[in-house]
Amino acid sequence: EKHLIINNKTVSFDNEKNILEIIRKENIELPTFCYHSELSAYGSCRLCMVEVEGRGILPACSTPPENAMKIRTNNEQIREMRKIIVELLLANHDKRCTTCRKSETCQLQTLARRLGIDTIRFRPVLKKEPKDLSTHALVRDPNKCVLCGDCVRFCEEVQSIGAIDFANRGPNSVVCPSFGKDLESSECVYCGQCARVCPTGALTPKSEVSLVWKALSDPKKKVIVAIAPAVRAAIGEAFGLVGENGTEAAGKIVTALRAMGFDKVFDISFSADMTIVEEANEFVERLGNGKSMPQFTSCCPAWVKFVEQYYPDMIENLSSCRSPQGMFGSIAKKIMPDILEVPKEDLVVVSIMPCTAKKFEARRSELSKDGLQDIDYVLTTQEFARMIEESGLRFAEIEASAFDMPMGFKTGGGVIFGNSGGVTEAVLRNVISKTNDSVDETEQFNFVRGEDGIREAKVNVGGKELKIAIVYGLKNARQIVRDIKADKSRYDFIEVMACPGGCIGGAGQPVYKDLSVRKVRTKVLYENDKTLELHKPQDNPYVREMYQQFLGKPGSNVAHELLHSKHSN
Ligand code: HC1
Ligand code: SF4
Repeated sequence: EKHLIINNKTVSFDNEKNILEIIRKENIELPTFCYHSELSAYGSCRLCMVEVEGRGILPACSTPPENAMKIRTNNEQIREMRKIIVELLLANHDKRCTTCRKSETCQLQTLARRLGIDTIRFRPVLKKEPKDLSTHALVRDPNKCVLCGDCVRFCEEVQSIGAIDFANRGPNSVVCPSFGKDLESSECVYCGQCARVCPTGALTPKSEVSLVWKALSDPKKKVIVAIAPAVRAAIGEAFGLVGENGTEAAGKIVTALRAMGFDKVFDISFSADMTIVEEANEFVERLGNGKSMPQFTSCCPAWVKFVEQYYPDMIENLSSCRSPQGMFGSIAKKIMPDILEVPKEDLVVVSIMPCTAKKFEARRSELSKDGLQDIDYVLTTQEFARMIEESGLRFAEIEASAFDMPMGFKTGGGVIFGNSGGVTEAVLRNVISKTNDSVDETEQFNFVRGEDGIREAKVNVGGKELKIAIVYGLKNARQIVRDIKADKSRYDFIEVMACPGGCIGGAGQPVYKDLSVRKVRTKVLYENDKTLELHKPQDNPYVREMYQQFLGKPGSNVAHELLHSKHSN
């Protein structure tokens, strides 16, 4: 067995690419800015320096392990080097930390504290670049950038977009969209993953918290809200509760939202059930007539923009269904003014999402009617956590309460949407579940679950074998699309989510440092499914009622008007 010695302790290793991973496995938090297990090693920040006996001081992230290597993770010289690096970064940094969105989760701040930095020995050289406020999803503040390149590598290596890159040299180096454009005019699809990996406040989700507080305090307005499936799987993390039970967390969320003054609290999982009913109906139709196959899911707005911008000839392959957020907005604007007795213009619809691209989606012209957006404001899970803090509510102590009806009722199918593979599983429960009820519905199609970024499955429906692909990460999606175009593969149904792990890994969620946290979120949603009474979206009694009352049949004209839309190029 291969081993090495870390701080006098013998440690075995297998296939780790570098000694940083082995050191971290030993629960030693080596500081880094530019190392992400999901990305290529870059080795620019030099913070992960360790002493390797006989070889001197080396960056752990780019040093492969060798048998019997002797490593020290700390000594006087290393400590001083780390301090100098962080002080140099701080000398160049806009240090208005108290008003920074990354405050508390900022790694620069954390390191300065950990290294005991109490003075900065270098003369400040402050950049004064304008902030990029061009998009509704993200804010770019170059004055907070530490040039680690994590955002650049994520955008290129995982999303295959390359919307941002390094420009200029030496002290004038910056990270920005090419040709000095703003983000809005770049190819950015607003997935926000660059902001998730950004260690400082240089890239952050754009907040709509103050707009929502303003609406809540306007006596003329009625304000309703709905939470996305993935939010319940992660909100607790913002308060130190990793892996909280999903039903419990959702119940606390409802209580917190009522305390803030929202007039009704609903669940996007309800409209996710509706999405499945429509999307599965569309799929069965396409299977019949063979048109625009394979069918692509359309609930991830970053993926939709990706198809529109790179594969305009495949726009018809996208399901015409609006996302659950889009369906919720149009149904809410249709039924809630009467229920709440307000004019349409005074009904404010807020959604809480794990996602930054949903902010962009809500502003797409197809999701507005008569000059009013169906969804007025989109808050991320992070923003919502701040509102809870601002309200002075102690999350751990909040008692659970129930969602409002009718749009608070969901089946497990609408909850697992938040996981990569969840949409597919819910569609399968709809398409082929008119079968044997004694089969455990929450396990029947779980072969579509998994952690890999590209998964394939075959399913028999009515004697026909269907081929399905489940994909996360847009680079993986690009691969699949290329294979289809080159006739290398044939599929019937393809689910794509831009973010690793699906929505639960969205950039609006509390930032996770460790992949294991993401896995816990996935589990929370699958467990949540098990505890709910119903699992097949078509069994949702309130969805059925809406079809009876005004939608007619899946795919009807009214359903098309309210629940579908055209994608554009
Ligand atoms: Fe998602 Fe969806 S699953 S896109 O990941 O289809 O954001 O959670 O709300 O709309 O339901 C996100 C999550 C979310 C939509 C649903
Ligand atoms: Fe790239 Fe996504 Fe960031 Fe846009 S939001 S720059 S697509 S990583």
